Amino acid sequence: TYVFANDTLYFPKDFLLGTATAAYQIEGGWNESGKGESVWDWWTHENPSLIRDGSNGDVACDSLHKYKEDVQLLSDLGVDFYRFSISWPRILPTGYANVINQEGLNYYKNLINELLAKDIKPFVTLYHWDHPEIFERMGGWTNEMMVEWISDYARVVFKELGPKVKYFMSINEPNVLCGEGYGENVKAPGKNLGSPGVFLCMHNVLKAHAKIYHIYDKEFRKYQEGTIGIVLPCSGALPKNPNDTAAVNMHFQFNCGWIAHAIFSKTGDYPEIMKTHVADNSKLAGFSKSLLPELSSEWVQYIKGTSDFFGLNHYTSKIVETVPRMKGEGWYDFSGVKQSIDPSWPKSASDWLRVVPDGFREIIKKISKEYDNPPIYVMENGFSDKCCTFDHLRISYLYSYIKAMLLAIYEDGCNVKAYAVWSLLDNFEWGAGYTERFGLVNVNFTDSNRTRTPKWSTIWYKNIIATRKLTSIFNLPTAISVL
Ligand code: GBH
Repeated sequence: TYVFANDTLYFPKDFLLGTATAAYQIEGGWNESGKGESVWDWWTHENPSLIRDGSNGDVACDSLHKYKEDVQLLSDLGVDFYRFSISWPRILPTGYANVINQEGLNYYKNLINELLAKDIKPFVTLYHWDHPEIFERMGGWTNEMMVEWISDYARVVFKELGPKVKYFMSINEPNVLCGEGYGENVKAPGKNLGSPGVFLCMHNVLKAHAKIYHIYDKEFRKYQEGTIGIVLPCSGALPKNPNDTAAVNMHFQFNCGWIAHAIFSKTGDYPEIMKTHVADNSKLAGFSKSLLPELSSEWVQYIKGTSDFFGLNHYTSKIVETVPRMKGEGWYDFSGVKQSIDPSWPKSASDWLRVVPDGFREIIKKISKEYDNPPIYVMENGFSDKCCTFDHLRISYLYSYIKAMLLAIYEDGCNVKAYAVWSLLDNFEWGAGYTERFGLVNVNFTDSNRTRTPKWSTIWYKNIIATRKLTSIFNLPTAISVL
């Protein structure tokens, strides 16, 4: 019995609780420690007008210098793990593996040592979108050579950091990177290539992930005994018309299944429904071939099974309905699904983020059903606001989403093993600059010291972690007593 009085749920034994960040969003020191230029450095410097407040990640939270303070905050929270990402050009300033920058490497070694000293497991993302700018000038993810370049980088990371890291993630959110960075002009490198560019980018990213996995599996796993997986963003989908389960499935396959099917399904390859839909719609648009590139059977076999866990990033849901063929040319228009929201869903500071905890439970169930109950690591879940230390809306969001996750575990038998709040710190929120805040800890970006102040959600989450149970109310006396 996992429920006890007053609607309180316990976490399963061995469940891991943590928080997450990404290099470009927190580190700063963009040209320090011998670091090379990343595509995000270049893009924000070239296009300040594309960032809502004209800002960039040059200094961000200054975690390059303040990582000890960050680890102290994590230790105060009592987390089991900390998910962070490595800046590729900080370790390999030329991009290639010909020059290894010891100073950059030492930053991550020190961070990892500091975490381990406080009994916090490092969860390391190899790539959270900030590849060396030099490779972008050669086409970035539209160039299949990226598969080789990122593999060389991954090998350096495994060799240098792997002895002390048991959890690796290859690539964060391929479809956000490819959709917003290559299809549109919303994230670096802002290539604006439309759907053909997105399909091509995804094709190369998927191959890169598989190669990274095989390198770890063949060359390092035996000695390092860790796990490695990919992190996919799966938004929830609730049908507009209850009978329209086709729309829910189509949304899932286009959003999440695109990469997940190739890796986690028994048959591998892109989802069948996606292949036929994109082929039909490409033909209608006058193309002689489908815009979705083909994976050869060798690649299908090579990619299948290349993730030890399902890394899930989840924030929000959409209402979906099946519609006649869309006229639009965005990649999502190929799905024949129209997305909308329910205006009654509570808002956050981000246009795209509404509070829909039921959608979280549904997506966990869908992933579990589609891929035969894989271990799921929730690697990001969180809520944005504009400011303030008394962040009761964040607390109620986290409460309702964690509850939905625990019900998916207990009521639906899903195999969720870990959960990370996005984010430890307020940070550089990509195109939104510093205007939307996701942190458990407030960062003062006008203060050169980047002073950190825990918000109320820190106190709340600390209490959850310490007691291993989810209490339905923000119990002030309890919270204060554990502070
Ligand atoms: C995560 O992606 C990132 O991994 C993380 O770095 C980031 O800080 C965090 O989210 C918060 O944003 O409805 O067309 O406006 C989340 C992925 C972000 C993808 C918002 C879609 C806008 C879509 N989503 N984005 S739209």
